[in-house]
Amino acid sequence: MIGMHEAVADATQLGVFFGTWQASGPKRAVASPIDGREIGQLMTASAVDCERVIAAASDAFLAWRTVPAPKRADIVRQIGEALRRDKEELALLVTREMGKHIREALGEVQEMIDICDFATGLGRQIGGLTLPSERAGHRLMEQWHPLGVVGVVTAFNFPVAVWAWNLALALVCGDTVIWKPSSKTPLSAIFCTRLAARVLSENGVPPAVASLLIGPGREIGDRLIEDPRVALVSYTGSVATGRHVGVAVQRRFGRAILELGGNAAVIVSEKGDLQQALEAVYFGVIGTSGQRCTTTRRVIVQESVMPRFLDGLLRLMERTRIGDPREPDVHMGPMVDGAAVETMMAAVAAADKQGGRVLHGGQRLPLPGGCYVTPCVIEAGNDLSIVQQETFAPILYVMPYTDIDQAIALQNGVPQGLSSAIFTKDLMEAERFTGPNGSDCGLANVNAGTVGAEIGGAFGGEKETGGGREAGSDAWKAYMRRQTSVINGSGRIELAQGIRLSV
Ligand code: UN1
Repeated sequence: MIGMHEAVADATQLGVFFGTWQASGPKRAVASPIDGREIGQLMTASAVDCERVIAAASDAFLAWRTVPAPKRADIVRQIGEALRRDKEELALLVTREMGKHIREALGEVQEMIDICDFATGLGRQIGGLTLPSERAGHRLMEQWHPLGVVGVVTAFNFPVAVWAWNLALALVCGDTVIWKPSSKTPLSAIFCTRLAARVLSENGVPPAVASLLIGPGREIGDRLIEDPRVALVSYTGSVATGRHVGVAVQRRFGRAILELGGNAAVIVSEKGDLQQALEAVYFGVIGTSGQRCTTTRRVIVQESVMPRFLDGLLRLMERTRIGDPREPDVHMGPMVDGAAVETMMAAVAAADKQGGRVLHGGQRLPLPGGCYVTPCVIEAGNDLSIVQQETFAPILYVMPYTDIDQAIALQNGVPQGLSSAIFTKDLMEAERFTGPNGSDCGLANVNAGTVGAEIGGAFGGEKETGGGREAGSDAWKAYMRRQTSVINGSGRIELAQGIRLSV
């Protein structure tokens, strides 16, 4: 039997959907980083397609916004059910298309299911407050209304989950979505869009509620972010592109959720459990081949435990099995493409030149496809320019500290502010780390690593990470229009602030 995964991956696919599938831009091949083999052909979007998609999503919004939120939430529940059914197939496609280990791809699809469950409950909770009015017989209240079209621009590393975080919330909030996935992962996006379209049409909802637009960022993406019909742009990706997106959206006073680069550090205190710290740091480096925005890029180790920590870490690194990410015994699959490998090699060379000392790895492996590397551990000072920037690769910079204040200063001493962690059993240290003068990141964990955030919390970070929040908690508020109303049931006009006007 040919599964949906095969059907997606083997025929020429159309990269544009707004109720119908069509695409009039250039055609291109899609290759797998596992072995370099072609896994599909894709027709990309043209400027004309882009206009059609934005018009259809704007049109669909007019109807969708009037559907009661609990009914919209029920449709999101059904998308979650469909994902449960197709979990293995979608995970395999993600693995084939961008190379993360199948274990992690299954986790990514689970994240999609989780956010659908979360958003289903939100359908009956996205209410506002009723507040005391200063005027007798008046009611002061706020409502949350649907916002409009949401442009969701996602990266290759979480090719499906980040769309789901945005889609699930946007749909419950009454918005429509135009998804521009990474050009590196079009097939996974097509699979997901088909799945959502099936559920939407089964429920008689215009499928343009979940539209798709695959094409180059500088052409198709720019049209999307600059269009005033797109009320909110949710962008996940690099700091450089995020700066471009943020400015373009702000220029037209649109809204943006930016989830940009990270430079996560783990602080390992002598008062922590060393074995647990080792496991968390190890997975934080090699998971998704170092291509998560939460990837552990720095480890700040208390001097007294540095020799033991390094010994344990290098032992784990040496045992890393690198290869086909569909094999259960493999720890780390390929990087996404040859360019990612080049970037990693350039960073290792730069660290070496700037005074870092390579302790392990950082080499290419001669495997088919040319995207395999060994994870790299480098002893380096926090102030090296290469350490200050995010290299999307399995490179860990190791640095020592003496006291907790110094450790926190090092952790915060980078331009990014997404994820951070401390390993300690000392309550004072943990409180210091999570307090107002502690970690300056959006995520600050105690005795848990920097990767693998749960969807129940708000996800995102500060400084160059962009300040946006997605997924859980009250992140839904960014997807809605807040309206404050005064309802006067007093039978006479009374001005606020005690102003009296005799007419
Ligand atoms: C990302 O890398 O863009 O916390 C998202 C994590 C995942 C999401 C990462 N739940 O590592």
